[in-house]
Amino acid sequence: PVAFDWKDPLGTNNMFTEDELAIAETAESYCQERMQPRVLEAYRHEDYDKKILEEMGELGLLGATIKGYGCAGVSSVASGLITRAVERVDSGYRSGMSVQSSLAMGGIEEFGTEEQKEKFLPGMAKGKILGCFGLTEPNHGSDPGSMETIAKPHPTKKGYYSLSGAKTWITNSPIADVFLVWAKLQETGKIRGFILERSECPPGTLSTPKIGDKNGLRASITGMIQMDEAPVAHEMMLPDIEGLRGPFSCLNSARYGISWGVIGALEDCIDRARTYALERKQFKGNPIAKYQLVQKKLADAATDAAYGIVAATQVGRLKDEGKAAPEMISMIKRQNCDRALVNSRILQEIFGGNAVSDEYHIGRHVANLFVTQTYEGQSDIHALILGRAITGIQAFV
Ligand code: TGC
Ligand code: FAD
Repeated sequence: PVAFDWKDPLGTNNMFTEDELAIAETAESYCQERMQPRVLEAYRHEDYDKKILEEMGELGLLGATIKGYGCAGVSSVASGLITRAVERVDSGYRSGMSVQSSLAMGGIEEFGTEEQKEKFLPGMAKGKILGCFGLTEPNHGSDPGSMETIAKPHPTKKGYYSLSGAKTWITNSPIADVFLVWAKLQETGKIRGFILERSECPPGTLSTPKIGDKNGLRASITGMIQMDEAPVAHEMMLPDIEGLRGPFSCLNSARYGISWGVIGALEDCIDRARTYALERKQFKGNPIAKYQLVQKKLADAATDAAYGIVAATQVGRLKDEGKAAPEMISMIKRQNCDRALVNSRILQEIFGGNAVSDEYHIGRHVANLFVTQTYEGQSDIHALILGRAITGIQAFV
């Protein structure tokens, strides 16, 4: 009989091309050798090392699906494998990468002018120019269509708009050089995308305070974008895209990436819980892995992780053929985040009291996975997106 591999229960490696497997191996080696040793200290001290983005840039991991502009141009499945490798270490490191790659670079690539692409993408691909994505506001998270940030003609600078308003919970904002900010254009009341540059903002027009003391995603840096007549040249508005289709199109790629990433985090939990269960002995010297209740926890988690990879691979293949509906992405984002969170919480029990020590890593994953279930559309919001597609009736309002 064929041997069962608990690390790849459904033999999914068979679904990937040789190139994709080679890319995954490069990413896994970098993540385990260079990122894993830093994560504990980074998480303890909420200290995001932005050199990580430069290192990823050197390996071609940023904006990896983009063709040209110094990007690798790999398949969506290969980019998913990269994301899974990064999040196996920490969801915060994946967050920094997702925002740079899918949200900031992805938005400029999909909707930018040729000049905007030439100006920003090569530096962003190398991790030399750092980007962020400002959609959420203090009063509008799940409902970004009600945003208050406004773009008006600049009162003194001809050929410029001024952006005023506040974005919050923005990954990378305190260290970002460029901000893809979504705001309502006063003339039309329609949402437009603006590429705001820190270097173009006079003192007092832009501030990006860090949000500290988080109880999850501590290895990633999060902050606000506070704009008070921040200047943006007319040519830095994304052309030809208005309304929520702009930000949501960027989110399709980021949500797709998360559906891979969270399975990497869950796989790390499975690996650590299995090792612990085999080593820890209770009652007459038996490893706790001998007990049926412990085995069921591992079996459930391994099943959900393997199903998650199959589903993400299928959607990735369809995405590259232009056949992935946004609702498919809602389905895998919601399901994989929910299952990763539920299973990681259950696997945490295997560690007993030691789960409380950060050196066992499991508590960090659990806290992070709560955030992944919340951002880029909280799971219940994705349930409503699916419910709308199934019934034809929207239930948001
Ligand atoms: P709705 O009427 O549904 O749609 C408005 C317009 O947008 C279009 N659209 C999409 N286009 C492309 N892809 C999608 N997935 C799309 N979803 C909608 C739609 O066709 C329509 O276009 P048009 O041309 O007809 O105007 O809008 P709504 O206001 O009713 O939206 C409801 C809802 C709940 C679906 C939506 O607001 C939503 O998804 N809310 C969740 C918000 C969210 O995901 N925020 C994420 C912020 S970014 C982030 O969290 C980054 S964290 C990253 C990290 O650190 O890793
Ligand atoms: P709310 O919208 O207030 O929702 C609270 C709860 O109410 C949720 O459970 C939600 O599902 C539920 N709810 C809301 N409306 C409905 C409804 N109609 N029916 C049923 N239930 C409903 N945003 C960015 O723009 N860029 C970023 O880079 C970014 N990074 C982030 C990083 C971190 C660490 C975090 C925590 C968030 C980040 N976000 C970012 C923001 C994130 O996208 C929002 O937190 C998320 O969209 C939810 O919005 P909210 O927090 O305002 O919650």
